[in-house]
Amino acid sequence: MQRVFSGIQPTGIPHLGNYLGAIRNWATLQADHDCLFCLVDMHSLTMPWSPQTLREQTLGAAACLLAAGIDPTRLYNQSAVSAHARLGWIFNCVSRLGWLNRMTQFKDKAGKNRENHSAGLYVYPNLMAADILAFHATRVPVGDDQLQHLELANDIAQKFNHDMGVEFFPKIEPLVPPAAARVMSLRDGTKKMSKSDPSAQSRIVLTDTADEIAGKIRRAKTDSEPLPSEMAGLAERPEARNLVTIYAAVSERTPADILSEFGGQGFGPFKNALAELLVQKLAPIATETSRLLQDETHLLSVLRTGAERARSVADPIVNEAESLVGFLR
Ligand code: AQP
Repeated sequence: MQRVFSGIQPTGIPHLGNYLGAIRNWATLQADHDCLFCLVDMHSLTMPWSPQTLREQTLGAAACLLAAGIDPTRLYNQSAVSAHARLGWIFNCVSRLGWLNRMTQFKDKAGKNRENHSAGLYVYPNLMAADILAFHATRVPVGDDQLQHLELANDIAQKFNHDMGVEFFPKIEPLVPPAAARVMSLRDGTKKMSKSDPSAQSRIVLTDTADEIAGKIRRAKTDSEPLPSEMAGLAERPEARNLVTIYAAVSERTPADILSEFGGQGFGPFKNALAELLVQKLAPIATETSRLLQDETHLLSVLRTGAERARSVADPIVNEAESLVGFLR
């Protein structure tokens, strides 16, 4: 059985992009893969954070994932499993500065003020490689925004194997969903939907109420033209394309099929139908999330059990990696 690893930062309530790009696929994959799903709290320190908020957001993200159908025995938080940090350090010493310099996510997140960002933000992709390879996972479900980091993880694994003279780490294959691999901001169709966008209107989160969802879709940026009947008509219209992609992904239809239904109409009826669809899909997750959040003891115990299982898989692998690099054990 193929081993699958994927993670999400507990930097806020997961949004529709996280759901369509990652979480929904996780829930499907667990039926026939050996899955580990991780709240990557160590990655959350790469941008400014507050300890209290991080604790709350880790519990909030855990509740959302369980509510979205993730098997409780496969969920844990990264910092509870030391294998991530141990292998992450080895990979800091295998990865090359030239490789990290090419990472577009660092450039996007650091922006112009790069000198002021943490060293953690810069070496984040090395830790991400360790997250996956500590489990010898070979399949990683991600949105297409993470493909560059997965290529880097393969480069690191290959260099480690070459330098140590063994075929120790396997090759990783990304599993990118065919639809909605990248959901864009509702305020700017050229920027990805993100938890850290200062505008709450830019994203739909998994705990939004029906009214909040409807309001955000109603206010979503569009243009003044009616929807086209053919896909080619969306080429220069990022906001319209984003809403059509979302509709298609949520309803599990093709964007062409959606345009054959709504082409020629204005955004009013289309937005109403989209809001209704989103409410129907997301409301059960929001209700279950708030139920789970009432029992913190239970959530903590789920994460503890998941961490024990994760340790039992990763510790022998990372012990061996440490022996290979020459650490006395
Ligand atoms: N907009 C998106 N569309 C499709 N997939 C997405 N993912 C994230 N945003 C989109 C996928 O969700 C998984 C978890 O991502 P993450 O939260 O760990 O990190 P991120 O990619 O940095 O997401 P955010 O929302 O932009 O977080 P912040 O703002 O905290 O940095 C990944 O598989 C990702 O591909």
